[in-house]
This record gives sequence, structure tokens and C-alpha cells, in this order.
Amino acid sequence: MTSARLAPRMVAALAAVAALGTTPATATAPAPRPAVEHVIGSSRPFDLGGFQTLLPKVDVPAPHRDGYVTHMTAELQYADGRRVPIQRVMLHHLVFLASGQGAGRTSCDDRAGEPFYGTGEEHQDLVLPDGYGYRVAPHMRWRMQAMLMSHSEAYEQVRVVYRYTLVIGRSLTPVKPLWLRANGCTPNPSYDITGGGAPGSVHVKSHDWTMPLSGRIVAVGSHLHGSAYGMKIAEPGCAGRTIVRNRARYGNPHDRVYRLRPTLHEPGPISTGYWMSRIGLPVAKGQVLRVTAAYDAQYPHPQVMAIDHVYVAPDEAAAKTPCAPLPADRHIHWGRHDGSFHFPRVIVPLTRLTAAGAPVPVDRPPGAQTILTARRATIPLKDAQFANPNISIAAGTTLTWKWLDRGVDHNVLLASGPRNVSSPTRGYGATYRRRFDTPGTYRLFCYLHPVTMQEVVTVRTAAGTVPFDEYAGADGRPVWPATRPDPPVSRATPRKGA
Ligand SMILES: [Cu+2]
Repeated sequence: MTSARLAPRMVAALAAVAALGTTPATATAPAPRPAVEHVIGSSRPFDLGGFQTLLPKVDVPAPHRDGYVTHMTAELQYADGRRVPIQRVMLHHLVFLASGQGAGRTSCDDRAGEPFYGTGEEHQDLVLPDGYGYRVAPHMRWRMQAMLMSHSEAYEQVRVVYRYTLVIGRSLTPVKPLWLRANGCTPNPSYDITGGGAPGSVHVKSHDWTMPLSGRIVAVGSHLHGSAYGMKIAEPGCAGRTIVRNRARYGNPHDRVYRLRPTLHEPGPISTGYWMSRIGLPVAKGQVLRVTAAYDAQYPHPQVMAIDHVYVAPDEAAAKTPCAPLPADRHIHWGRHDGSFHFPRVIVPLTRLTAAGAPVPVDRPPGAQTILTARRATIPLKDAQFANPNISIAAGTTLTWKWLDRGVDHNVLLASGPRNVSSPTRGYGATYRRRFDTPGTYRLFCYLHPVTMQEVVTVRTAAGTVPFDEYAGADGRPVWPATRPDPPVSRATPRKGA
């Protein structure tokens, strides 16, 4: 234990001071005894079940002390401390934010604090090289934003339990966390990939971020969704060289992530590569970093995310060494070493419950198909149902969904189909309009009510025929394409760490 190592060191330091015959200045107001504490915190409990999705934004206990967080993990637990299996409730994503006196400013202005630790299906810990820490102070408050998905009918009470290592009474080099999205500071952190690209084509999203401080990048983690190749950070001012790459690693065919029902989205990476360097990579205030994410472009991917978690140790001297060689000690830390860099194709099925309450994939919701000939049609979202759950329209028709439920939010999201469909989550009075130009079968659902709210839109060709339904019979099983090109972002990763 580090604390066991520190205590004798402190004793030795005090002995040395006494030997000099001086009175330590700290004798009257003793500095906190150097220590390393392993602290456990918990959110309030959340009740969820019935295949529900919760998006809690809640205050959680902060350290309320001066010190540094050097390591942090989080997981879902029951009240008795047992870990919640993802077959019951999945922690899709999670971010901790600090606010109040002593907290910094966030990379995007829209957030209620500074994000400093993020994780999700990739189960990434907060890890910093030796000697670095995230500064905390007595008046700092912590807040947590999460997305929890129930994968069972039964209601359960779960909480987010987080553990962190707190170093007190000792100075570490502080780090400033910068959350750099490949899509910039958009109102919604996610973005949509339309699909329709050639097999193996790559969807690239980039944003140029101006560094708010000079310093050394000492760690970079990534949050990505399914069908992501990875992310990279490049320096346009240094001949565009790539300085950091984070790849995504996917589960093996029998990984439990592919057995969750209902499937609410493509399963995400089981791990993302975490870049680290104790020496650090110098960046200058005002310098532009280009953050790029690469996803599959062949198929539609609604509401994907690509967020780099960049930890910068402030250092004015770093501004004096632009385009310096990459630090020799850079390496990639993996939370898991199994799986593969090749992501499978997972066709998200619509799911309904059997009489016994078991979730099963279905091709369409019950009810007869309505054939529409008008070029425009409105579909009410009412009583937690799509008013016309099975419709056939001509290519070029515009559909408008109208939110008519008071007090309950819905969304319209693609499960499968030739092109993306993705509305924001909205309440009473909202509308969402979408023109369907590409013929085919679109399966849609509300991810807040996935087993009750589904709609199938069949888009006829100009000749009035219905194209082959390539998504019929989808059951959420992963399929790995025989070959896949290696896109630029995943080539030539930095050398592997120990
Ligand atoms: Cu809904």
C-alpha cells in the first residue's frame, strides 16, 4: 500500500527537521499528515426495471478536503454491495463533474461543472501517471450524469458506487481535464451517422480545439460507441502529425454484451485504449488540436459519441517546445486484453414481451399495415404508442411525428434500416420531421419505451415495389465481416505498454 510507504517517509522528514534544531513552522498549524486514502462514495439509489432507461443527473458526495484524486472507478451495485450484472441493468455511460470553489471551467460551456472522470460500457478507470493528480478542494461539489438501461422486467434498486484514491498532505502535479468531442460543443454530445456508404467506408468527424492552457498531456481516454474504429488527436501546426491514438476493442462472439435483451443500441467497445505518458506531450495555449473520430459509414449509426478525455498538466515551459518529439515513455493502457479491434455488425432488433414477460425479437409491432399515398403524413405519439405502427409510404414522403403525451418524454430512433432516423428526446407539443428518399424497411422505436413503442415504415420504390427487407429476422446477434480495411485512425498505434 502506498500509505504504508508514505508514513515512514514522513517520520524521516520530521526527524531530519528535528536534527537541524529548528522548530517546524507546521508545529502550531500542522499540515495534514501525508496519506493515501481509498474512499468509497455512492449515488442515491435508483429504481428501475421494465426495460426502462434512466438519465439521472444528481449530486454525489465529494471529498470535501484538499488533495488529489489519482485513480477512480465506478460500477453499479445493489444495496448489499453486490455488483449489478449487465444482464439486469447496464451502465451505458457515466461522467463525474466538479463544480464550486476550486473547480475549473469545462471544455464546453453548456455543462454544470468540469467533467473529470467518464466511463461506460468500456469500463475505463481514471488512471494518471505517477506524480499527477486531479486537485480537489473542500468547497468543491461533485455531480454525476449517467445513462442506465434496464434489461429485465423486474424492478430493482441500484446505485452507482465509485472508489477513488485520494492523496492528501502532499503536493502532486495537478491535471486539467479537457473533454474534447470529435463533433465540437454541440447541444447534444452525440451525433448521427446517416449510412449508405460503400462497404468498408469510414465516417470521419473532426473538430479543431484551441488549447486554453500550456501544459503537457499526460493521459487520454476515449468514450466511443459500437462500430467505432477509434479516435486520434493531431497537430495541424506540426505538419498535421498524429500525437495520440485511441483504438476501440470489441468483445468476442460469446461476450455477454451480445446477449443483452432488448438490444437498445449496438453494443459498444468493451475497452478503449488509454494513452499515458509521465513525461507528457507539450501543448501551447492557443495551439489547435484536431480531434477526429472514425466510424463505419456503410450502415446508419444513430447518436454515436466520440469524446476524448484529455488530462493536461499545466506547464508554461511546454509552450517553448512546439512540435517536440513524442515522449519516449508513451504507451497504451488497456482495461481488457481480450476481444478484437474488428467490430461486428449488430442489427438491433425490435423487441416485444411474450405473455410470460420475456423479451423476444419481432419483425414488426402487431396490427395491419396502413398504406399511405399522400406525400406528407403526421404520426401522433400518444398513450406511449406510435399511432400508426405499420405504414407503407412512397419514396419522397415526409413524415412528421407529433408528441401528444403529457408528462412523459419519447423519442423516435432507428433500430434498423437503410438510412438513419433519430429524433431528440422530447415532450408534449414537439414535432420531428423526416423525409424518406431511400426505399427499404425502417424499424423505429422509442429507446425510453423500447418494448411498447415501435413502428415499421416501409418505403416503396418509385415503381411502387417494396425492396427486399434486408433486416427481417434480425435478432441482435453479432456478425463479423470477412474482411475489413484498416482505417487511418487505427494504423500504427504507439508502442504497447507493459
Ligand atoms: Cu417513449
